Order: sequence, then C-alpha cells, then structure tokens
Amino acid sequence: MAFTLEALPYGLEALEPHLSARTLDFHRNKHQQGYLNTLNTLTEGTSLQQETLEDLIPKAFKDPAQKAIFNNAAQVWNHSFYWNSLKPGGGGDPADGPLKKALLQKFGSIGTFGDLFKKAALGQFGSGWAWLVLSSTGDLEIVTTSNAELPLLQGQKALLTCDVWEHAYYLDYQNRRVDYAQIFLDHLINWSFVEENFLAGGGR
Ligand code: MN3
Repeated sequence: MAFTLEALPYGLEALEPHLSARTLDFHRNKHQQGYLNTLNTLTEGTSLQQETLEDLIPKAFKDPAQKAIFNNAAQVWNHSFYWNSLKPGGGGDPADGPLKKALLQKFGSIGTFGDLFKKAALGQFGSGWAWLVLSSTGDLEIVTTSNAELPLLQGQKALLTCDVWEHAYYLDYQNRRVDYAQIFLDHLINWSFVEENFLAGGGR
C-alpha cells in the first residue's frame, strides 16, 4: 500500500494573515505532495511500503543507496509534524501545566525560550528545520537540522518544529526569515500539540 497524507488539521486559509492560503496551498499541495509522490515512486512494489515512516526513516538514513528514499520519507514526516505544530490563534505562552513548568525551569522565561528558538531558526544556514526536542536524557533542547534531517536520527523526541526552508515563508515574507520566525512564536505555535508530545515522550 502506498504512503498517504493525513488531512491538514485546518483549512488553507486558517492561518491568515500570518501564513497565506497561497503559501499553504503551495507548501502542502506541491511541496509535501511532491515528496509523497516521489517516495511512492521510489518504493513502488517493495516491502518498504509496508513500513511506518518512523521505521523506514532511520533505516534509509543509514543506507547510502537509500538516500533519496530517506530524503522524501523524512520530508513527508517533517511536514506532517509541522502542520500539527501550527494552529490558528496559536503562539504566545503555553497554558499552565507540565510543559510550561519544564520550559520555565530550562529557559527561565517563555520570552527567553522564544529568543533562543528564533536565534536557532535564523542560524540554520540554508534549508532545514528548527526544533524543540526532548533529549535522550529527558532534557528540553532547541536544535536545528539540515535539509530533511530530523531529531529521531539523534534519539531525540520532537516536540515542535518550524520549517525554515525558504518555501515555507518566501511568498509572504520574501527573504525575511526573522519576521516569519517571530510570527511563528507570536501567533502560530500549537502548544497543546507540543505538550502532548512532551508527555508522550515521558517529559515531566
Ligand atoms: Mn517545507
């Protein structure tokens, strides 16, 4: 069975004015759909299509012959995780609870977390992703990855991601990644998704 995409958790216009329907349409229906189609072509007629992305991605990463499969599988997963990291009316402070407590413990304030996350997003040279993760020792960390790479490869549990490939923001913000990163923090983060991941990863 071929790989498929889950439905977007909101409509194409739902994140306006922060991310336009045009951006979401291209990003979802051209970029992510393109990765999915390529992944299905590359794995057609093989047992790889029986696997979950979470199983396939680390194995393909270790095999130089499966570089293209890795890239496309990881980009499908990363984008699905990104859609869930966003919501209309999101951003700002998380609700009181275990995640907020852990963020305050680690970073001192949500503002400091935001400054460091933005700095990481801006510091990722070229294409990639900024993440909040739970490390293998249960510590909150801000990390970045290049191109299609993702925290799973380092044994980290992804909690939140911001796509910093230019296609994520160019139509709305052109070269101004800094404006996009600020909007992400102020208006887009789906904190309840982040907290779900935190608790599922054993965070407390
Ligand atoms: Mn993207």
